[in-house]
Amino acid sequence: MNKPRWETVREFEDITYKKCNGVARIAFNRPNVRNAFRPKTTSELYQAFYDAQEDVTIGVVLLSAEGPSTKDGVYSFCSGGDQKARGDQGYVGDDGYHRLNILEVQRLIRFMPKVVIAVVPGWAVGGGHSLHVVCDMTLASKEHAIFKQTDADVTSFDGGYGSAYLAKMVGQKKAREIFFLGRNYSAQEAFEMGMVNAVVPHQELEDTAYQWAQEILEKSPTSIKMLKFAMNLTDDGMVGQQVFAGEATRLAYMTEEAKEGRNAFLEKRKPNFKGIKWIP
Ligand code: S0N
Repeated sequence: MNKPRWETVREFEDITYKKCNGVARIAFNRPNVRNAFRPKTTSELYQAFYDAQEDVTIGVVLLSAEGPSTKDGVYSFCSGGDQKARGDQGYVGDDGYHRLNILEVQRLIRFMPKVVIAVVPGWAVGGGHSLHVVCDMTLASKEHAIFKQTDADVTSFDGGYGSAYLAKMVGQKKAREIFFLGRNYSAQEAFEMGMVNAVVPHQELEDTAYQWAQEILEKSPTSIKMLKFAMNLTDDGMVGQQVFAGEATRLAYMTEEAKEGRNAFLEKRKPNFKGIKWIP
């Protein structure tokens, strides 16, 4: 197996951000609080995901986590919203304002034209569970991954992808069990429910994720992008249609008729589409 030689792209406080051979690796880096996210974390996540989206050399993004905790050696993916950063009206940033910008991160993961793989080395809880749900695929540590929904324990609930999309993934009854009972599920149980793609020995987790990314990078980028958007479309309503159709428009720009339409406008004449075939 090809070992990645990660290079740091940019230093952040709450996350690490690296790239190697077409793959970006964005990782939570607050292991002592089980990688809970505060407004600073979500802002950094957004910046890193946006950079990965805009980088034309990147085709796959791994959302992973540093760890384990130096306090007790426990591994985490993410334990959701930082309850210490939660004021009486929501999650408070350094500037004193309340934000829930994790939802912007979710939308970027969902709509970016690249594959995002959640790499879950330990706890995936609350909003951390929601993030793995919104990623395109999930790989989980056989020994340490635990999936759990505490949203109903702390009155901080995800009524969007984290719950409704989860129900599409694992079925209504199971999704309701996950949220209404808030139990722990092992990687194997999550796999059997259909919310994890593979259960991987812990020591091989990161390299396996990189290997999966390399396999994806062998494929046609336009096909992968259109397939992701096609699979999103039916669940994303008009926005799903907008994202998919935007790519159709981009492809249409590359045709002769698009050039004629543009040139006619610029030359202040009527467009002449007469020579263009009405291909069935
Ligand atoms: C993860 C759990 C189950 C791990 O238990 P364990 O191993 O027994 O560890 P602990 O001793 O509990 O924790 C170790 C240290 O880490 C701190 N800590 C853990 N989680 C958090 C957290 N979320 N916020 C702040 N600190 C955390 C502990 O305090 C402890 O610190 P010390 O050593 O100093 O005592 C367990 O820790 C647990 O249950 N954690 C809380 C999980 C939780 O309830 N998360 C919030 C759930 N809700 C959301 O995330 C939704 C937030 C949100 O953004 C949202 C809202 C609306 C719409 C969408 C979303 C969305 O999800 O995107």
